Amino acid sequence: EDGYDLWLRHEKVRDGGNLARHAAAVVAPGRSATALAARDELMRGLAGANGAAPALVEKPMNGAIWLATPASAPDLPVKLDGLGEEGYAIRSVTLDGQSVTVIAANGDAGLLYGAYAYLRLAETGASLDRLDIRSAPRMKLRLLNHWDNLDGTVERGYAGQSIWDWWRLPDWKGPRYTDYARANASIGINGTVLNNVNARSDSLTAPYIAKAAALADVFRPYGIKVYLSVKWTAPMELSGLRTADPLDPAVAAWWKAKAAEIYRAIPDFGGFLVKANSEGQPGPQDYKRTHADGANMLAAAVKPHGGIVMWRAFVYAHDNPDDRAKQAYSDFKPLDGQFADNVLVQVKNGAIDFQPREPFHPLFGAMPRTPLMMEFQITKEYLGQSTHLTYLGPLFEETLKSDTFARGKGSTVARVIDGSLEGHKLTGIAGVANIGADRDWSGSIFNQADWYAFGRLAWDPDLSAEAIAREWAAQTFSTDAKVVDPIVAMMMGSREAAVDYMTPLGLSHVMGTGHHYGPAPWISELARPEWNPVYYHKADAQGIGFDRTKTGSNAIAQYAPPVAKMLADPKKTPERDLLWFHHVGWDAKLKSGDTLWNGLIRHYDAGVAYVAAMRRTWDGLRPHVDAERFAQTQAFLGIQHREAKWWRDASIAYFQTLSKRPMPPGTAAPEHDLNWYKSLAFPYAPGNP
Ligand code: BDP
Repeated sequence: EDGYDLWLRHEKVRDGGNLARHAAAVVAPGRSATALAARDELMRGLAGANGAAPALVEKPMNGAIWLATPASAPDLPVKLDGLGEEGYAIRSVTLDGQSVTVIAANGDAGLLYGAYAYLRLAETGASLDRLDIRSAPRMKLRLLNHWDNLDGTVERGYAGQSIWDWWRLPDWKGPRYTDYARANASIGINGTVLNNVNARSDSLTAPYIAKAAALADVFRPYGIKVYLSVKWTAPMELSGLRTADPLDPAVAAWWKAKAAEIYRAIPDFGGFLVKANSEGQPGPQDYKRTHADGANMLAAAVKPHGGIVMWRAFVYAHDNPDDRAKQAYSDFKPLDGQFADNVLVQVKNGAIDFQPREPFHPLFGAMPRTPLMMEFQITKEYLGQSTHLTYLGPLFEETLKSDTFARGKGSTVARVIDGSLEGHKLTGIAGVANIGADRDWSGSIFNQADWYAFGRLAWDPDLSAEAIAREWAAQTFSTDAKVVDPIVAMMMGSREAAVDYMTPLGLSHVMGTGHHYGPAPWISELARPEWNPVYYHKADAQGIGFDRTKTGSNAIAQYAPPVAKMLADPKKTPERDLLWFHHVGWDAKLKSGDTLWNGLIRHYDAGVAYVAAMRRTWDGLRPHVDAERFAQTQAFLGIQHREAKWWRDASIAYFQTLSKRPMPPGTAAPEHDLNWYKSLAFPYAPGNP
């Protein structure tokens, strides 16, 4: 057991015959590739979970599961209105005296999702006696963004090389592509952007379009569309155009022709993702045009084919002296209402960059006339990468539940992106994938949970991170409460622990240059101010933190008035975000009664202690977890423990040179002096562009 099967292990359930009673047979009349995939996944899952393959029968009978759409079964005993093409219903019914479980949907993709949902229920110990479930995705686009390069490396990838074997595509379509599609479909993901947002034009050449088309062919039966990241200057690089000005007719014509070429090879191609005028990438602003001009030009090219454009809002300029946290809002808010109707603006969860904790991005709620797409980072660039166990479910949940107050109380980020707040039909969410060619896909067994949680929340942003962890642990390890309970407990506090040992109380971006691995809060001499950790923490002899109130950058004014008002006052600001919004004196009092300095150290200590506790919990699970997965996790927790301590000690060693405050009683001084921490180097850190 090396983790390859992810949460689709389909171990035999110990449920007292619950499943055996209800899943002795399968009726699956559909003949489309997707209907067949639904049937095969159900059969495969049941064979494992039930310990014996069910019979495949022609007609519903006692103890059968019936996969049905209105097309295959006109007199379906289940109502499907409101479920769309992807939703499903699962119902226990009695037909001519026989108990049958119907998995029904309007479209075949719904059958596939329903089949996986049924397996999930069975494998997490739900009663299967009187099912009456209706479920439809809240978001239309549920996408992975791969930051995979054409040379096989993965930017911010910690699970080995890219799984896309561009070199041998399109001829060789290895079995892993199908397993990738199965895993994604099982959690409702319905699209994938194949290449890095830091794109190369090559991916738009004929050979690479053919390679993308081959992948699209593998994914199609699983309801997954492919998308491509594009480089803004592709018309210049590939065809010698003299400009990439979006208002130049030759440029627009080039993209129209390119889109038509792609759609000839991939008729259901999803569309384009664009990183423009961001971190050195070219874009429409190079021609004095706006992001909307650029997005709309591309949108017009894919529109006749039903495609969409996802335009990223991750921008900050080297010559802009304003607070980096304000820049995306300043650029994009004025463009609200100017985007074509097949454009989404893709916004990271927070205003800086995937930090262990960020307050929600102020653009959420601020662009009512534009569909905003959420971008989460599943790969843990800033959260311990492959070795630290830091379950991201709580981070995702925290952002989705944050209240923007854009239309009064209850205007959560989830309601902004699912379109319900402003009545948008085109909606979406993206996760930067943590997938690579490692056998375990994600660089560690526990990182698989982040991929899983992303998919589940993309389907239903109201699910709780804890319920998701429970499902994942039951399917990944065992349904035994002796296993699930401690694992879920470990997972649930793990992200907060990372916040504690890395960036407590609202600190951010104090990671080492480039690789972002480990602490380096002392860095101050990089060319651009906002590349330096000192820019973010602003520690000095008086205190620490970034003043984003009126006396500082006034970034808080980008939030709706009730939020801005709360954030204006350090006493009302949630303590977890305190230093994000305020520069606070070292001796200021925290809610605990501690001074800020002492409180910081208590947070660092709590983070380290949590990791020590996770190690003990995991050691206790040895009898219940298979050897290879046990050993990997045990070793990684050892790394995490050592590094949590490193984070704590290095941070304290540095901040103490400014605070000049003593260690609080009962706490240990850093193990080494500051120079020792400064001298550490990581020349071959993975994932570093
Ligand atoms: C940052 C990464 C960088 C990405 C960039 C982005 O460090 O590698 O290219 O985000 O999202 O988090 O474009």
